Amino acid sequence: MTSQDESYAAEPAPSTRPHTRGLSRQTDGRPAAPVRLVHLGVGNFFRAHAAWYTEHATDAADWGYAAFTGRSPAIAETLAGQDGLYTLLVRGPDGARPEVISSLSAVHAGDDLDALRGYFADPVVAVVTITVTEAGYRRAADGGLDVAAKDVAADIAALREDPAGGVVTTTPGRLTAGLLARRAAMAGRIAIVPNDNVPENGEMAARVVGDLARAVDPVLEAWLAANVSFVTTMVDRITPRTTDDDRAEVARQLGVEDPAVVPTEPFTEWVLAGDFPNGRPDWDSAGAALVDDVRPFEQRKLWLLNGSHSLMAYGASTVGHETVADAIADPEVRSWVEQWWDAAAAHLSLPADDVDRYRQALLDRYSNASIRHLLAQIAADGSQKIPIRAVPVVQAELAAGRVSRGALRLVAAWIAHLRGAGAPVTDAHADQVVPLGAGSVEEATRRTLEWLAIDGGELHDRVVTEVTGLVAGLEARRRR
Ligand code: CS2
Repeated sequence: MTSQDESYAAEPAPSTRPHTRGLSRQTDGRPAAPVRLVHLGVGNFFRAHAAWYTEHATDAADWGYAAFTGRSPAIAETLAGQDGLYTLLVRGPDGARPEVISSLSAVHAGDDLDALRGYFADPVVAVVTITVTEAGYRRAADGGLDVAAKDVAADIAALREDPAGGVVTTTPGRLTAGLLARRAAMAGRIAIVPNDNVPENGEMAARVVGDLARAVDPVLEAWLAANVSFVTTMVDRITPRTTDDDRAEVARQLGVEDPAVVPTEPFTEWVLAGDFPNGRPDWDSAGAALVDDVRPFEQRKLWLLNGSHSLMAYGASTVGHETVADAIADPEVRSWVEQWWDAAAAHLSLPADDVDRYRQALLDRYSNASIRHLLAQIAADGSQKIPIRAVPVVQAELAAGRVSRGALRLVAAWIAHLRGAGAPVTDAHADQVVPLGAGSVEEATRRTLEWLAIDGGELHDRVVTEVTGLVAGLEARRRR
């Protein structure tokens, strides 16, 4: 999503308040709809986004989700204890509005592979959505499956040995296990819908699943081509971690003790392209847009929103800010964001007034102080984010002959972060990227530019000088 869905998974223990009760389908929400959707990664983002669209579709009564957790199974127990219900707390500038969401008909721990295989083998199940963060797809540097990773190799071995029962742990492994069960049951066609912030995420998911399937069973690939549609999406809804204030607000307004409250903003967007060969909920009736080509929307969102998010996560945390709302209220950070947007906007294919409106809307969304969106949360997994959020804009500027300070500041802020400034480094590939920041600022700059494959040809020396100066400037002003 978010990204970040996995990192939202842990739910602190609820505090017990007097005169509150728990959620249950007897008193709240709708009856559980039949399961025809499966989801992998049941963190906050999914519960604010795809589950919300399903809730608001006109045919919600026909489409229930079976959702599987990621690394932490705790949320499955919490949600199962309240019949899959939870409260979405929409926090806008004019107050907080709670809404009970009923679209999760079943919730399972991620390691419940029998349940997963059972749903995949059921012909009425038509769609699998996914939010496992950028790192969850287990891509190698070339974009294919990272077959050298131990857990990926273990999944391949387990499914080779026992296609119907092998124990798998990675997302490509779980998808392949499910698809093998579907093929064995002759349950027909299905759509897979990744909802993470990766360009052309449908193609990306098709590639890692195809790589794993080929390694397990060469014949499976042809079945995949005929039966599985990978849908590409752009997803957007700012969804921070849950705080005690969110739970207290729901208890106050609804008299309900819900440990699984999800706070989110009023804005939401979902753009999808691809086929749904076995049907889907009428998500369009809830505002989703089905288009032929997601790319222009995805670039606009990834560069303008996610790029400026990462810039603030590294740069603004270095100068002492903790949340997005604090950061954007600082005129200096705001000017960094505007310079980044100027650089990125020059390479977007959408009309200029559309881009201007989008920028204004982002400023409003970032300024929503009723949402406590931590910069440290956004800072996670830069190894997965910088190559897709920063590098394309930097390269496009270089191709236009410009050594753009506004674009390069994002790379510089990440280098300062890897060297210990600002939010702490939490990264699935920390072992690879932390060493990039070692040594002098100039050494770290050269190493990181090389890792990101930013060269610049004859502009190379100017790029190094610019980034070195920006890193040194940030380090000099470091407050955290
Ligand atoms: C954020 C995103 O954590 C991050 O990297 O940039 O999760 C962002 O909040 C969402 O993409 C908004 O839709």
